[in-house]
Amino acid sequence: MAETTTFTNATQILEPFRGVKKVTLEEYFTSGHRTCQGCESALVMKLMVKAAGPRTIVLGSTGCMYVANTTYYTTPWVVPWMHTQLGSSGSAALGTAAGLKVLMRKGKMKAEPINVIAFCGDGGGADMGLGAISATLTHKEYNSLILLYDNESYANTDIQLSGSTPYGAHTTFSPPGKAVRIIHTRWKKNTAGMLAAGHTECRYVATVCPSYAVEMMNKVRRALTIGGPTFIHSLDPCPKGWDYDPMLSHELGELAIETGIFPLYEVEDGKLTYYGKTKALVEGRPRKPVREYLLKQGRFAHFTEEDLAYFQAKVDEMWQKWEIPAVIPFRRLDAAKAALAMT
Ligand SMILES: Cc1ncc(C[n+]2csc(CCOP(=O)(O)OP(=O)(O)O)c2C)c(N)n1
Ligand code: SF4
Ligand SMILES: [Mg+2]
Repeated sequence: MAETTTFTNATQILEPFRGVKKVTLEEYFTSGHRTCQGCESALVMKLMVKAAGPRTIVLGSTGCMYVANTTYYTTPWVVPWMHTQLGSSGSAALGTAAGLKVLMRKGKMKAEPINVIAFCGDGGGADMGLGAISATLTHKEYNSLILLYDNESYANTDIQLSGSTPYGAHTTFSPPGKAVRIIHTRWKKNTAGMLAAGHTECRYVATVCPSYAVEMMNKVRRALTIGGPTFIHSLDPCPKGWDYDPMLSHELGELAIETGIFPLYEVEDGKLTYYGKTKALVEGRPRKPVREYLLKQGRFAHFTEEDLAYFQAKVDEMWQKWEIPAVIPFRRLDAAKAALAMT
């Protein structure tokens, strides 16, 4: 018999962890997974659900974080977890949030705020499922968080390039050869910026990196507290796909931020805030050269000085020419004219 309760659309109020010593000890993503040594996406899962707490449902689209986390008869998930189709994290988030809402409204289950988080990889989220995520971000009456864990390839099926793969990277779809050195010539999608700019009623979009764990957890907590549909994009070093020693995972995450390749920011109710070392870059700290990041990874081992210079120039452009540095690429007409005059 269902409990009689009053239905509200309230969210859980998850205050930020004020420093690492204040982080709760309980784990909801534990042993039982088979991800690679040094897998930062597994760390993201652990931090994400630790931040969310026990009254949480996690949904995940196909990819490493599905396959390696649900080997037959084992699972690291302590909270309810469900697999969804590769391009369906948006639909799964929206459907689950709507289902909970209607069950609570009809008194068929206890009315309480339950976090709904749907994760997806870059293949599933930034490419295949982008339409479903976009639709979900327009449904402001349903509380759900979509977390895109970006290991910059379709990793689970052996490292095919995605729209999130960096320029020039060696993947199984873009092997460098003698005749053509750079097979992948497209620049990485600006997914978080695109979703923030295009969904003005979505109240919270943020970027994170597991090298900054407390900040990451606090952004998850903020997204879930604010409610409505929200979106977080995480950059996750992947030892297998990026081809580096697993001991470098943390350092590569830091270098992605310090070189300015991946900015850390949040957009809450239309207001942009830069975070951590990204904030320092905005305030004038010099960016580290991209070569310090790229040359630690086997996927860029074929890069020549010319390739490094091209990559650096593209990152410089993000910081020097974009209307909102490293976030929104538009240029005002007068700024565009001035930029043209300088070239
Ligand atoms: C519709 C569909 N096409 C292809 C596949 C095969 N497939 C399973 S996982 C995967 C890679 C997904 O890449 P991503 O979303 O980036 O997650 P990752 O594996 O990198 O964690 C692919 C192509 C599938 N499951 N469903
Ligand atoms: S291939 Fe990459 S994302 Fe997949 S389990 Fe290994 S390290 Fe993690
Ligand atoms: Mg991927």
